[in-house]
Amino acid sequence: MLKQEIEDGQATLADPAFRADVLNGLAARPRAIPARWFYDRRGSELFEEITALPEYYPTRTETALLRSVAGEVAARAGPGRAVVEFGAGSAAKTPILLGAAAPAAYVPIDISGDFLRHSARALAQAFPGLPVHPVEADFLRPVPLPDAVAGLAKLGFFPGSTIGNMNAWAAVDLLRAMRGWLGEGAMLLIGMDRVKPLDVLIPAYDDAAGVTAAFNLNLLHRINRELGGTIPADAFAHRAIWNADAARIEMHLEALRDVAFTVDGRPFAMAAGETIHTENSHKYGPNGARMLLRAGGWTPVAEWTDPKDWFALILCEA
Ligand code: AVI
Repeated sequence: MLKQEIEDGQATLADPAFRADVLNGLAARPRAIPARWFYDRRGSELFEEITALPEYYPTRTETALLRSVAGEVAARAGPGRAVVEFGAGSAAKTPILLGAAAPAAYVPIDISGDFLRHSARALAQAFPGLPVHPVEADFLRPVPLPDAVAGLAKLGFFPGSTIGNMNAWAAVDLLRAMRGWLGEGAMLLIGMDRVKPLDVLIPAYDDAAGVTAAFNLNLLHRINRELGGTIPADAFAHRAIWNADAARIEMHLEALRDVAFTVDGRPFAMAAGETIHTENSHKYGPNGARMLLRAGGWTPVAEWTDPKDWFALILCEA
């Protein structure tokens, strides 16, 4: 979620990084735009809808798993830590961890100030007496933690398999950065989605109600709104495919006919069948997950999965 959202119909200045990623991504071969740009206000709403879809198993599977293992996480981490969540906090998952962990403070980190303040207020009400220190920051850049938690050991919380939206090298960089921010004696509880049968994976990213398609296509609407684009969104279709070599779901926007359009005054043409690659969602086997975490400087000390082995929560030590 980004600050440069359209507020009540009034366009704010486009983020220069958005402009650069879109113009470079459309000029590149293969064409690709980073998934982080999905999350304007509409995109964030659509993502919330996705998490409640019958086909989208990750959110409800991870939530149920967390409910069943939160006590054990708390016992291993011990009380009195600062829980540092990467992302503004999920209404469903965060209270489960905070309720079990008896933390001394809670630090949610998110790029969207509005979303962050809203969820921080709700959690402060649900946990009266728990100091909540929201940090408005993009955790893909260095994140200074508040002085108020400087003396506390940290428990990082990175649910949702958001790590899966990064390529391995970016994931390792982020894990290493988290280790540095969280400091000596830190622990990390991370959610990682498992490799599983395609008849489960594909519908999760191409649901019958078309919500994921709308989420993907919203990127084109956002480009048109914020960058003065003329992309005919109705000439594109959502595609979700499994890339077996890379063990990931890929989302693409496929041109259904030859199209020509401009973005920020720059002309582009795409032939029917060409795609813009918009997201990777990596899935991990147990060994791949542990290897990634170790490469990121973390030692897995406990791991839990649901009965179908669809989703893993992994607790690590720095
Ligand atoms: C945020 N992220 C973990 C989601 C995922 O499953 O990769 C984003 C998403 N894309 C389509 N559906 C959900």
